[in-house]
Order: sequence, then C-alpha cells, then structure tokens
Amino acid sequence: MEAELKQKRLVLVSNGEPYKHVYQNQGIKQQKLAGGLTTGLDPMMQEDNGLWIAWGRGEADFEVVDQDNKVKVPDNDGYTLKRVKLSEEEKNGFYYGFSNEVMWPISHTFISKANYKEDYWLNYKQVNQKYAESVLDELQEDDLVWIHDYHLALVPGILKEEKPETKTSLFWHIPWPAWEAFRTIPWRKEIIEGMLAADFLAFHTDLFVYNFLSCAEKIGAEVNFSEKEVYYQGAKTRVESIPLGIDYQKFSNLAQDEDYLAKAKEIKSSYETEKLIFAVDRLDYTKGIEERLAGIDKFFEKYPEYQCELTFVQRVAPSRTGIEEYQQMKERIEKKVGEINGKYQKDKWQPVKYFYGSVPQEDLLPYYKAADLALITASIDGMNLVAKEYLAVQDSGVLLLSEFAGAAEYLDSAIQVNPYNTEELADGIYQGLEMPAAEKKERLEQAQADLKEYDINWWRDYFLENWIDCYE
Ligand code: GDG
Repeated sequence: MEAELKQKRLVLVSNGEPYKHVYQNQGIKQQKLAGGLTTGLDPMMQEDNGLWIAWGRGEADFEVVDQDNKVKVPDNDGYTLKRVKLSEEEKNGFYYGFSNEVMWPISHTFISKANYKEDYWLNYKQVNQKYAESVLDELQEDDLVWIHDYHLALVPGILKEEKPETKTSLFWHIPWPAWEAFRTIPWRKEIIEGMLAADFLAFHTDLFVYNFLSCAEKIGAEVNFSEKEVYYQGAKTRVESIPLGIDYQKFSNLAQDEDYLAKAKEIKSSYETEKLIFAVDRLDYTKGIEERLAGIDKFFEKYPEYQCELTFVQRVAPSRTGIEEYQQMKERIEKKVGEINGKYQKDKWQPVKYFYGSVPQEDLLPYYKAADLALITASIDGMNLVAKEYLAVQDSGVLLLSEFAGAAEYLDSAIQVNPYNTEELADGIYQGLEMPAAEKKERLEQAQADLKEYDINWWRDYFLENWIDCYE
C-alpha cells in the first residue's frame, strides 16, 4: 500500500494558499499564512512534493509565478503551488458571499447569520468551475485529487462529469450540521450532489459524519449508516471521521528549545502577575470570544482573590474583514475588554491584555508555554488546533475546552465546559487554576500520548489508506 501510494502524485486543492507573496523593502517576500488548514497540510506537502492549487490573494502573488501561474514554495524550492486568479466580483460573490455568508454560518448552525443571495450562488458555481478547470489542465493519469473544505463542495462533481475516472476525495474542515440547518440552503441538493461525486469524504468527528449521512438520505441517496456508505446516481461514496492531528514532534521539540523557553519566561515576567491565562482565535462568531469575556468578568467577580494575581491575554487574528458582521463583532469585543478593565483594574494591574493582529505560529508558541491555562470556548468548531498545540508544549498547564469544539470528542483530559454557561466557565477557570500538580501532570500525559499517536502523519496516512481502499 505504502509503495503504491508513493507512486501517485497528490494534487491538493483548497481555497486558502499556504504562502503569499508581498512587496517589502523594494523587493518581494514570501510569507507563510496562518490558519488551521494550511498549517496542517504544508508540512505534509513539503514531504510529498505534490501540486497544491489555491487562490492567489497576496498583492505580489502573480509577480512571482511562471506563465502557468506556478511557483515553488517554500522559498522557490519545495513543492509546486499553482495560483488561481479571482476577479473582484468573484471574490465578493464566491468568497465573502456564498462561502462565508452561507456555507460557513450554516455549517456552524448559525442559521440567522446566513444570506442566501442568488448572485452569491452563481459566483460560487462559477469559481468552483474555475478551480475544477485548473485541476483538469494539470491532471495526469493516476493522480489523487484531494479537495479541501466548504469553498469547493462542487469541485468533485465537475471533475467527475468531465473526467469520470478521476480519483477524488474531500476533507471537510468545519462541522457538518443537522438537516434542520442544512435544508435552509436553497441549493442544498446541488451541494450534496457535488460532494457525493467524490469517492471518499471525511470529517473531523462521528457527529459530523452522522449529520452528513442524514442529509444525503434526505436528498434521496441510499445510505448504509453502519458501513458509512452512500449510494447515489450509480456511484458509491465512503464517508469517514478522521480527526486532524498536529505535528506533535515539532511542538514537543520546540518546547525543549532554549531560545523558546527564554521567550516564554520573558512573556511571563512582563505581566507581573503570578498567573497567566491565554487565548488566541481568528475573529469569528464561532470562536466564542464574547462568551469567554463574559466568563472572565464573572470569574473576577466570583473569585476576587485572583484580582491583581492573574492576567488574561487575548490575541485576536483579523479575519474576513470585508464582512460587516465581523467588523461589528470586533467593536463589541473591544468594548467588553474596556469594560472589564475599567471595572477591575487596580494600580498597575490590568486584568485583560488584548492584541489585534495575526502573528506567525512561532510567535504564539512562547505564549502557549507561558500560560497556566488556555481558554478555548468555541460555540462550535470543526476541530480547533490551538487546543492541541497548547497541550503539546505544556508541562504543567491546564486546558479549558468547550464541549462544542470537535477536539472535545478526543480530549477527555481537558476541563470541558458549555461556553454559554457563564457560571460554569468561571468555575472551570477556577478549577483549572486550583488543580493539584499531580492531577495536571496526569491529565497532560494522557493528552500528550494521544496527540503523539494521532498526529498529522497518522492523519495523512489514515486518510490516504482509507481513500485508496475505496478502489479495491
Ligand atoms: C479551520 C476550522 C479546524 C498562526 N498564527 C495565528 C494562528 N496560527 C495557527 C495556529 C493554528 C491555526 O493557525 C488555527 O487553527 P484552528 O483549528 O484553531 O482554526 P481555523 O483557522 O478556524 O480552522 C477548525 C481547522 O480548520 C483544521 O481543520 O481545526 O475547526 O475552523 O495552527 O497555530 N491562529 C490564530 N492567530 C494567529 O495569529 N488564531
């Protein structure tokens, strides 16, 4: 199996690109991009040397490509990145519109945030066609075409129509909702049909798989729930839950690195409080940032002995800045941070330190290490890699994790809370801070053993093996 796989070329298709090129100091510089999908898949592509097709959104992206829109990354040396060019109209309709105002809210069961504009849908179809054509132009016999995420649900269907023998799979990085939510999309049938053209589909958790199978049944497919197989229009699709892992070795090695340890120490001492709590999220309503701030407010009120003894550091990475909903949320978050600080601040102590801006992953890691507790309070999340990364570098910290993050299905050793229950959140923080050292160690060891076993390499191999099995 291993040898057979090695002979095949992996063609990875995603909306987000792993690297962008920008103008800097009169030259062009390559920048690695943050985000769950790309941080997870880039190390794998560097090893496999395949082809990655994605939207080129960097200001200098098309300055560095060849006539086929290709460039080698990282640093003109690794694997091939082929960039797809989107017009302003396509960007607004496909990306900001249908992907982020329909697919994103509905997949996360935020029905009231969806905006079902026909124009968005037409653009979504057009751009999916563009991606599919970009794949078809490159396709070689025996290629494995691995499509990623909710932006590209129609690509498997277009590929199968044009070239039925193409081997395709799709990994869905965000939740899949119950039919009650999904059925509100006017084009629900076309979307599921597009996905069912893939030979293999995978989600992070069993719940998302079950939800998807139920939706497939509702549009008229024959579903075998125990075998997780769907039969539709004469074709079979296998569906599996395969939780994305992290590059555990990289994180645990870094946790021993002296420079990195020194940076963590520096961060800890700069806050001048005994305890530090850390959170980092893309600015998104699914990440539960507002619920978390309410929990922090409650915590300082209910446990005043921690005032002046603890700093909460919240980093927020800009995201989808073109959508008004996101701009309004940013204002609400910043207002709440101001309120908490105004309410509890004493002398030099400020309870919440808030930073807005994206940083490279390397800069986040010392914060992970410095924090006594990490707060992940997503109101719903496909997986949440930050939770895993925090645990991988810790030797005495505690993770407080929303029971609604996909990661909760796999991390029993974290303190799990319902982020909408403000009291429970405040009590969870207290429980984490007061936890005896031996219990912390035991919980960490359990989590780290799992993260090591089910790491990014496991995920890739397990995905590929299950996919290849579909053809036997
Ligand atoms: C989607 C799903 C699912 C680097 N700099 C920053 C930053 N990073 C890195 C983190 C982590 C990744 O980005 C963020 O991963 P998440 O999993 O938390 O989040 P999403 O971007 O929402 O990703 C998610 C994932 O796909 C993978 O399938 O887990 O459920 O929504 O590796 O180290 N992250 C942030 N700010 C930075 O400045 N927040």
